[in-house]
Amino acid sequence: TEKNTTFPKNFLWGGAVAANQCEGAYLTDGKGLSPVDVLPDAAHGRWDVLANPKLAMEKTFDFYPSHESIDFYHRYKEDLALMAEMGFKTFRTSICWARIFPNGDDQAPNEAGLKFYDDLFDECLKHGMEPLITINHFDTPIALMKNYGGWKNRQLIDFYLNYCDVIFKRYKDKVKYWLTFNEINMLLHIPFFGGGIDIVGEEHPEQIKYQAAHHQLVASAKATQLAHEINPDFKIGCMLAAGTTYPNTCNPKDVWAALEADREGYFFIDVQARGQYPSYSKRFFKENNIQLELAEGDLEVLKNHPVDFISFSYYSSRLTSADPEVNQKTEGNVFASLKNPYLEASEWGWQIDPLGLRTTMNAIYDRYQKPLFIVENGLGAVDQVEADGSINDDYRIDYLREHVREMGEAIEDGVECWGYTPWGCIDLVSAGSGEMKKRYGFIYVDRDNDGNGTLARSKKKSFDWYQKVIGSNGAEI
Ligand code: P53
Repeated sequence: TEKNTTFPKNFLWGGAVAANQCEGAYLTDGKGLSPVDVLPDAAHGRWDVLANPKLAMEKTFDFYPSHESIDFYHRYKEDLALMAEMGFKTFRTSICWARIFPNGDDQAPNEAGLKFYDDLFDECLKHGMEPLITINHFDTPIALMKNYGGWKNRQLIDFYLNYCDVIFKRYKDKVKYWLTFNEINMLLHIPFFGGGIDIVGEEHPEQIKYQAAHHQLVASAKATQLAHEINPDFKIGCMLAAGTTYPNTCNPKDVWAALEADREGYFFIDVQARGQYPSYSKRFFKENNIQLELAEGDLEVLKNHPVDFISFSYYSSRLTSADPEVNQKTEGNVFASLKNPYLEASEWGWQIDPLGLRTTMNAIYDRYQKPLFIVENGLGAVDQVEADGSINDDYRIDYLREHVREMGEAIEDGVECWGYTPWGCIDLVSAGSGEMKKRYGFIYVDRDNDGNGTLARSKKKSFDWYQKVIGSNGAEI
């Protein structure tokens, strides 16, 4: 047995979900449409629509996995009770913007939406779980995309801040930890999710994306300012889709390519954590013919309102080469990565690298010296329900055990880390594929890729394992 007692006393063990992937009830109580609500499943062209959002407006599909999802909207009490049984100290979810402002630009917020999150957060607190809330998790209202062009339009900053003002005041005494944008660097890879933008047919898509990024970065800083005014105890975090990039060989060109690949994501966090555009961005913008339109005061706002902590998702490291012949993307990944011969991969081609988590934590902490929060990590896998109803997900336990071990090592290395919330603590709809089959949970949900199933919840073997981990504060893994 491991004697890993390195975790701080108040370490926030928990789990993570997002509104758009678990709530369902997609039009209930006055909700407006979210990006995910117009997306079919993988078998019916989800990736095509993600790449070309116009398809979603032109066409209706037979089945939208998000419309019912796992019906967390109506079942959250049962679900939170199970999470409390595992001993969760924190629960990460997001607020669906379109439940609060169905059109994004409405005069007044939707009271029914606000009431839902009041009840949800009360239920968390009742169980002693600290809510950790993502303000925008791939969830810019569709109406803001249709009527304003999404985040490429500067007006989105004001709509976002208005939304923040409402939720910060309303949940002032219930929520302390907030994340401004989920995986903010995803804007570059899946602009529809990240920014509610459509770049198809645009003459200069990079210009559009980085302008949208600037709007989000300003919105994030202004939200941080507002949050601290409303409640000085609020802790505001940024959120990066992380995973250190390795060079394919010791060829200096590969090493340089890896450094540049990591800068693509660090670019965002450099602004959010250090309060200014990194020095390397000047050359990057110049060489890519990107001209940011700044408004008066933007740089000052960025400077004066950096985040309090840095959160990130970590599923895998990445591998890159300077040689375009070699540098082919592996299947099933949003981020380009070569196959690393030292690593095994999940059924979806995501490579498994626990030590890479330690490397990533150290790299981010060295760079920013701000507290970290690991807000996503986990293994998407097919689970088999046995005749007696049990689910023996040893592969998931193995994955998580090794990552918890390396997180402990990083903490011993001196990294300050506030907590750990593995992704999809209850099975939910996959963001990338729209599948239910790609499961991450400690809690199983009876529902398949086509939406069949009773939605009944049951505990997997990993449920008991994680309960022990939390109960021993990471000593028994
Ligand atoms: P799914 C790609 C690469 C890294 C993180 O992803 C990603 C994605 C999007 O597919 O997203 C995060 O469900 C995201 C979650 C998402 C989770 O990773 O495709 O924050 O919304 O569900 C896992 O397996």
